[in-house]
Amino acid sequence: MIEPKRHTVTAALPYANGPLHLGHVAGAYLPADIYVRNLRQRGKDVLFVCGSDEHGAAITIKALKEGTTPQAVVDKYHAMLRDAFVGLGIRFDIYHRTSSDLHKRTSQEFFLELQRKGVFIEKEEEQYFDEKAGQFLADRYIIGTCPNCGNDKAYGDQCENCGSALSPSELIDPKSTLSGTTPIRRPTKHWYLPMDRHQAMMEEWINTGMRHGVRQHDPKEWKPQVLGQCNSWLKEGLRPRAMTRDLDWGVPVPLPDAKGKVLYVWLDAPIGYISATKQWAVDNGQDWEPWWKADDTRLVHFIGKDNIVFHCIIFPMLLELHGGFQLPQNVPANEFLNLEGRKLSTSRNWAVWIHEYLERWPERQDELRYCLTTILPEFRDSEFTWKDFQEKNNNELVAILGNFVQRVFVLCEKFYDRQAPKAGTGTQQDVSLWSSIHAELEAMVEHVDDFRFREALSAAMNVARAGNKYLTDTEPWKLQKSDPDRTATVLLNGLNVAAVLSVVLEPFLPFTAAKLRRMLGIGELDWENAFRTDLIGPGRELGRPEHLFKPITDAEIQPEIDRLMATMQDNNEKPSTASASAAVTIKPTIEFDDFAKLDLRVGTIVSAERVPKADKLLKLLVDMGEAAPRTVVSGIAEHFAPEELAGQQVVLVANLAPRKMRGVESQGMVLMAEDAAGKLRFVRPAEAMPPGAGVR
Ligand code: B3M
Ligand code: ZN
Repeated sequence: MIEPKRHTVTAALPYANGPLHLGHVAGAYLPADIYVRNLRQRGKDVLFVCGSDEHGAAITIKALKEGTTPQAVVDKYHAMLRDAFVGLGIRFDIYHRTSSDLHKRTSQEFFLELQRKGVFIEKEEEQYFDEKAGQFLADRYIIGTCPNCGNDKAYGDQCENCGSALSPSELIDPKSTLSGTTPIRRPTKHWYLPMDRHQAMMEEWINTGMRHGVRQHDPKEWKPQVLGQCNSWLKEGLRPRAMTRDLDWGVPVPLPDAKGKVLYVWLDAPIGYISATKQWAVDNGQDWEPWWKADDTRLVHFIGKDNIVFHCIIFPMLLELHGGFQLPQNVPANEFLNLEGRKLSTSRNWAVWIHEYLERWPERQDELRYCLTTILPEFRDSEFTWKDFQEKNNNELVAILGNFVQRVFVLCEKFYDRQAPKAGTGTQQDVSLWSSIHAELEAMVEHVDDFRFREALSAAMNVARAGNKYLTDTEPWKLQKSDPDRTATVLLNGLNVAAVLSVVLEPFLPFTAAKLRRMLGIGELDWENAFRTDLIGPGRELGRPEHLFKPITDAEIQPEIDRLMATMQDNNEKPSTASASAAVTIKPTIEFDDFAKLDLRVGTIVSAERVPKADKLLKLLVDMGEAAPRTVVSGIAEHFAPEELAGQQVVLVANLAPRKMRGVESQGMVLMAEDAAGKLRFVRPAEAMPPGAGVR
């Protein structure tokens, strides 16, 4: 693979049809921002682009709902989104919009080039039409039941529950979202991308990383769930997909015989990354092309899992067929973030909106960034709760990071009148302090490169932990009387650890890092400096000891919980967990011998599929370290999509008498945890174990 000279990093263009919420931030923007900030520290040439996705039915439907025009909708939400990003410290080089002229031109030229190359098939076909509304129904204008997972609110282009790409004709029991009526079929002409013809090329590129005979990426570096999703589409077989729509909002198809037609939003939106780059280049007197075309450019798309097919299959295919462009080298898609036990939902107002958060918690941007980073849904869905937010703030930010910095600064004020002291000779203790810190720095960079930001943050926090341990071991507050020389050495080291923290925390907690730099009287430093042990020299004037973080009280957090409770009442939903789980009844006591009869084993799910004609059942193949995987039928189909299960570890009752369900023999039972609301979660070892490992 070619050593990259520049990094083009994109974060999914949010639809300008609503404000930004926690799920968006944890899905794409925060990990992307951490990644970019750390790359920049390491001296890499990075361009970080984003912008509002202002076309598509998502916008026009919102305009209908708000009784206004699509333009008014995108103007309003574009500004809100842009400000929310700025407020949270998500720092793009450009935040563009797809309703701009430059974007219109760019995407039309792109389309025309594909047309010139004969990429499209022009086809007249019957499509759903809403007679009442007088409009063709594509994408979000039509909903129905997903043929893959049974979700009854799947859109005409995609099921947001299982992530599969759909076309309206695949929906079971389709309904117009405009009038609620069942649509009729009418012929209309469109430009189709015959994806089936390019299946082999995509398969090779994704799974071997080879493109035009050169290794472009290493598939082992892609997240398993991203590869898994790609391969499940490839396995189903790619199908032709219309790249145009009958709509009056969007980029007009630039052909004479295409009146009233616009580009499919998923054709124009990713091109939005390119037009954003062009606008940045214009604004900064730069050349846009190397950022997309040079073979020493590394292109990385940060997205949520519902966008995988578009970024891993459709857009790369279009780039390839257009020619001249690089393909993404990685698409580190995240899973979903849940909120207090439920799926985030805009329509049910089950969300924490960033603009509201910033109003209610001014000056607490980093506290949210921190908590979200510790729970990023990197490999599986995760959950935000306000209690967890409070605990992470109090037990980690205040107690570990804030406490360390505070102790060092308070002692330097007390002993040296806010001047860095002069150090004596170091000891073995100092050597091991620094070597453990350097090991964390190396680990952090590795985790960032692997898109494991939770672990990267934990490595960064270990620097503060090492600093705390050093203070606890050396006790400079007691030492001053008996050994002022050693005390000075310890506190100068303490100041230098704080300086290193101002570097390592910058990607995660940029506001705090800036505050720390002010206290230390230093400027922004690059990554190499984090390895220095003498950033703060004797005699340097220090700022006043300031608290980096304040504890969050129950009284502060309660209104947030109340707000969600009220939302739940508005939605006529019952509160779950906390109150209900207090009232569990325990089954009658059993003897140890009864328990010992159970043979519980760790297993790894190899594959999962639906059991035909059974809504609740999934058939799992589970590797138990035996000669062949076991077949297990489990009643979890309403809780998990089959494609998210491969690779997950479970605990199995391995000696349960086999039982036939719907004609399939089940050779074991998977243990599940269930809350009062009936939500199911797998019970599994906290760390991966070899299949067949016993559970006691
Ligand atoms: N606007 C979908 C979304 O917001 C879409 C992403 C476009 S990325 C080119 O999830
Ligand atoms: Zn589905």
